[in-house]
Amino acid sequence: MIGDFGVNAGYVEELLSRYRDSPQNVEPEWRAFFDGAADGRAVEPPGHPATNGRPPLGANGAVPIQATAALRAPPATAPPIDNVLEAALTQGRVYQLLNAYRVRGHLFASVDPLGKVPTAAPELELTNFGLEEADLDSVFPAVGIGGLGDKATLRQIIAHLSETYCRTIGVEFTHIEDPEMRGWLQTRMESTGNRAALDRSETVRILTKLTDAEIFEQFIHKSYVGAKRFSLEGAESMIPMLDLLVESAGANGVDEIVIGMAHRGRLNVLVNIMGKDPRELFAQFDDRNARKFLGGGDVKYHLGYSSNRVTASGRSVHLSLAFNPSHLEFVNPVVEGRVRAKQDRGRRRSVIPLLIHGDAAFMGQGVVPETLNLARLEGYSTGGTVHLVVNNQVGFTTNPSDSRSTRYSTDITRMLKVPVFHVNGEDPEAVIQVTRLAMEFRQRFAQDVVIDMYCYRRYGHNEADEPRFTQPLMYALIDAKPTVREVYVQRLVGSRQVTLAEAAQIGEERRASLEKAHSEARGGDFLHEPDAMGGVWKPYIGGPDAKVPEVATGVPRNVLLALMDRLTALPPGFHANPKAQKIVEARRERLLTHDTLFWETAETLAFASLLREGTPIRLSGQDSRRGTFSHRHAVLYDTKTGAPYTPLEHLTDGLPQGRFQVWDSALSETGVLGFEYGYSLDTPDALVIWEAQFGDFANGGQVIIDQFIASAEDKWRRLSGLVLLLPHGYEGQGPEHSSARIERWLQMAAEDNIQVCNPTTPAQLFHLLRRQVRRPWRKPLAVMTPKSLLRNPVATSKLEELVSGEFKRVIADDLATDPKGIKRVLLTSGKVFYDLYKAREERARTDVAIVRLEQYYPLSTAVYDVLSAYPAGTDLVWVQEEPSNMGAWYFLKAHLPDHLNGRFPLRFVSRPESASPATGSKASHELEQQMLVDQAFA
Ligand SMILES: Cc1ncc(C[n+]2csc(CCOP(=O)(O)OP(=O)(O)O)c2C)c(N)n1
Repeated sequence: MIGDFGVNAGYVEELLSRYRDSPQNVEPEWRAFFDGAADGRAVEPPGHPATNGRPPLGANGAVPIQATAALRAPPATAPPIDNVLEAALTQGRVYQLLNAYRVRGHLFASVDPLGKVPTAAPELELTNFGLEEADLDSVFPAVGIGGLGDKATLRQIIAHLSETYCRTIGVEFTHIEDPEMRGWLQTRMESTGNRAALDRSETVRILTKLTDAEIFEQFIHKSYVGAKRFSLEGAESMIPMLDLLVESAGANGVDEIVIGMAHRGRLNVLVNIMGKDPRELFAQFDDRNARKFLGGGDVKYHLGYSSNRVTASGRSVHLSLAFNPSHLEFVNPVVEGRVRAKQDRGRRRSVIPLLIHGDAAFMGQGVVPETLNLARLEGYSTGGTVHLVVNNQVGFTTNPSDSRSTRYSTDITRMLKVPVFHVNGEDPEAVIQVTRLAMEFRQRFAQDVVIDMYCYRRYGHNEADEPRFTQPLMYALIDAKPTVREVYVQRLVGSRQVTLAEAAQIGEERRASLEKAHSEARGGDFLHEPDAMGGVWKPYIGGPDAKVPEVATGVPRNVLLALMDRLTALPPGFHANPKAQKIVEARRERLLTHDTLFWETAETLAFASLLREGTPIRLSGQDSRRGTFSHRHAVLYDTKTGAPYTPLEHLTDGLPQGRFQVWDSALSETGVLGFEYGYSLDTPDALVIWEAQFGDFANGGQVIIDQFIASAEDKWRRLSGLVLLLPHGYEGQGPEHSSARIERWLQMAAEDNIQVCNPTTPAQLFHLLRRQVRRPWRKPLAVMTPKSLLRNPVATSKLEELVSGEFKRVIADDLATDPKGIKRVLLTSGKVFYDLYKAREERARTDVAIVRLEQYYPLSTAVYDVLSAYPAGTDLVWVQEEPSNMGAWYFLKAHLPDHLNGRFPLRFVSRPESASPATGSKASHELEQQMLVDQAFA
């Protein structure tokens, strides 16, 4: 009981002193408690937490020591109160000390191989807890301290706690709220002193892997002097660690690990963990085929790889190392999305994301917390990520004190309240112990877990970099250090597990095999283009647009009508919000009685028809279920129970249909867009859509757009069919609610890498979405989507337009005039088309044709097919709402002439050049729009 005073023992002492002055000085509950103690009876202390049958929890949730013997078993003749209470208080102090080890022990653990982090533990000194040397040999109950039995001397207790919490592993776990998780970790660690039990074969394996790691780096260092490799030296324990992680994954029922990591040690991982042929790597270093990757490809330490490894448990584990850009940490959400896609096909726990971070980047980059925040969201969870921070205590040339405001680079993960193991990378056995704990924890509790491996960086940021300019003292320490392998060899020799000769032999074998691979690499062609087109990707293609025919994307009338019925049917007893129900019913009503389709109906029918054909759909974005503009209502909520109902999940009366997922996302662009991009990498058969709240905000995810979406095929031969819905249009809503930055998309457009479209009718959106799946061509698709047009009766379609036809890249004018009578062609795109159309009617200008460019990129012969109807020399005017330095003008000026065969002079009308996309004044907007239209007809 007294143990429960925990950190409040000082308060109890204060009360006791008041009680001694006069029992009336304290509250009745405390009086009863002290009276009871004086009589030798056990009385619950006031405010004792309800324990619900579990062992009572102390402060910070640690499992406390049980009641003292003195209080539990009243002696025949009660001793004087002072003795009893003194014993109880001493016990309380011991508990405080114990608790301090659990909570703060990590601060004093010797986790730093450079010895810069303090290891003395003044805070844990006896006197700070009111204890004395004389107490060291007193016996105290030790129930609750794993590994010590029922009783132990204070000396033994301290030795055990120090071994567990302050050796080369410092663990943060008492902040975890869930008592089961905390208790599990505590028992695991205290029962073993937080040491891995390893037999000789295991220690030899660790040594072998350390040797692999070291010899690999030294071999490249010698063979390719000055070449960048981002050496792992100083952090070699990562290799035995990952080796064990894969083994332990196999033993824990895991089928696949998807790894995201940056440059540091990546080549080492590729060869020593993923099993990449070193001959291929050497061929990449030799780089003797300049023609092979002209203008494309990527540096070797960004390339991905995948392989299968049969583990000792007999289970084969598939390993995928994700391709990644230089942009540190941005691969994180991409890996999470990939894992989720794989999990959606199988079991949640059978695929593990493993993210390997640098200490500076982990704390510095905002994408890290964005990704961590996805961890427990239903639509984004991956059942726990294993994080490894390769903490070499420097970022390029920057010291930790300049790169973070926190003690640990992992402190950002405290938001999730998950275990963080700080471990000394020079103690490979400690690294193995935390890896085992981390893997078991992830599999058991489906939560993230963090390993922060303190190590050092033997060279500069890369091997040509001089670190002694900026970290002279640190490198004086590093220069004097034996390698991690050498330290471990000494330890194993000392404990007679290997001889020096055996250790040297392991090194010789490794060196010889690298020599052999090196000479073979020079004699053959081992350079391969990255191959990403196996497995689920087999039926799909990338490359040039022109090679892949368009497909018919119409859907039979009766099918569409039947789907419409299903979409409006609600389950019996469902209390829909009357307004939402009206919106949904109005779709059907408009279609049946007026043959009119608004945008959201076309989108819903595109989804429904694809689902019916078996295509899975995943749509995620901010407020996507209802839709930013309250137009979609993909999920309806029962007004009495709050229960959701998603009509698109119930299209086929129990017959198979594609899975429909729609998620309201976290308020993030980078994290969520990266996640959906990752999801699309593993689901080429699905329609995967990320929706921006407004297109203006998509640039929050610009790194994902630039580094992955636009360039992955060029760099890594990785395709994606991700769709981005980007509300766009000049409607007087100010500079941040107008533009999805078409210009940026078009500047990135080359080699048919992406599709950029701005459909002007609901039917066009319908066909565009269906084409994205029905064509075997997989390319990211950026769609400028409507805002006010959602409710504009002019911008509607007829059912027949969904039944037949296909997406039109260019829409010809429907004017009855003979094309020969046309004096000017306005070429335009998006919402402004409707303004121009109206103006033409008002002005009765039958000499002006209006042609819509529905697909900006890839531009195709479709433009000329339409324009060629007009006489050569006709005035061709590109009209855009955006300022001239934005929108499509610069792109079209550069590329459209190639499609005009010299027939038409091209000029443009736009808003004037501007630093910001739009005005903040509604009135100015309207004036600008009027001037734009006037100019187009002038
Ligand atoms: C987003 C981003 N910003 C800056 C850089 C440039 N850069 C490359 S490595 C590096 C230091 C990384 O330090 P750390 O995360 O500790 O990893 P280490 O190189 O020490 O393993 C920097 C700043 C980058 N690659 N990505």
